[in-house]
Amino acid sequence: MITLCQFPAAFNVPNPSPYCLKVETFLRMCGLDYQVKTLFDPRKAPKGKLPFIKLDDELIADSAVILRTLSERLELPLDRHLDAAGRGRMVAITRLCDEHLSPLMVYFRWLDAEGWGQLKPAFFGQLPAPLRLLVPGLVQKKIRKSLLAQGIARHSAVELLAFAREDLQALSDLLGAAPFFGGVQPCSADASAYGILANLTLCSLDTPLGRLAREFPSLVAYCERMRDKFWT
Ligand SMILES: N[C@@H](CCC(=O)N[C@@H](CS)C(=O)NCC(=O)O)C(=O)O
Repeated sequence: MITLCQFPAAFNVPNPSPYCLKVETFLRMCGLDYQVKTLFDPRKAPKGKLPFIKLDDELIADSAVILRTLSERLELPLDRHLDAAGRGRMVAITRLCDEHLSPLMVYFRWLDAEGWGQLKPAFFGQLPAPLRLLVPGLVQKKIRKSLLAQGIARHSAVELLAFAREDLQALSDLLGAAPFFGGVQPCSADASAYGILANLTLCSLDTPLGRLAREFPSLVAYCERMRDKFWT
C-alpha cells in the first residue's frame, strides 16, 4: 500500500501544493491504490518538504523521485508510448512546470500583496492569537529568503508575469490540439502540468498569475479534461 503524505485540500483544488497534486494525480493516472495522510507541517518530512510517500515501510520524498521510483519499481506503463523525442519533451515540460512555473505561483501567493491578502487569513486565520500574529510573517520571511536565493524574488512582478506568459504560451503551443501533453494518451508530464495548471486556472485564489493563466483557453480546457478524467 502507498501512503501519500501531503497538505489538505484548499482553494477549490484537491491540493494547493502543485507537487502534492502532481503525485496524487499520477497515482490516479496509473490506477494505483493509495491512502492519504494529511500533514500541515512539512518540517518533519524526510526532506523538509511535502509531498512524500510511504511505500512498504520506506519513505520516499520529492515528487520527481516519487514518480521515478514508482515507475521503475512497479514497471508502470504510463510513458511506454513515448519515443526518445517524446521522453525529452516530457522532461522539458516537467522541469518547466516544477522548477519555474510553480515557484512563480509561490511568489504570487506568498509575496505579492494581492495573493498574500487572501492566503494569510485562509492558512493562518484559525491560529490562536499570539501565533496568528507571529507565524505568518515567519513563514513568509522563509519563503522570501528561498525565492531570493533561487532568484525569482529579485525581479519585479511585471518581469515575473512576462516570464510566466512565456511559460504558459510554451505549454499551450506544446499541447497544441492534443488532449494531453503525452499526446492522445497522457504521460508523466501531465501529472506535473495538471499539478500547477489546476492551481492556476481552477484555484479560487484570485492572483495576477491565475488571471494570466486563464487567458489561455486551451490550458483551461486541458485542466477541465484532466479533472473530468482523473478527479471525478
Ligand atoms: N522538489 C519538491 C518540492 C516540494 C515543495 O516545494 N513543497 C512545498 C509545498 S508546495 C513545501 O513543502 N514547502 C515547505 C518548505 O519549504 O518549508 C518536490 O517536487 O516534491
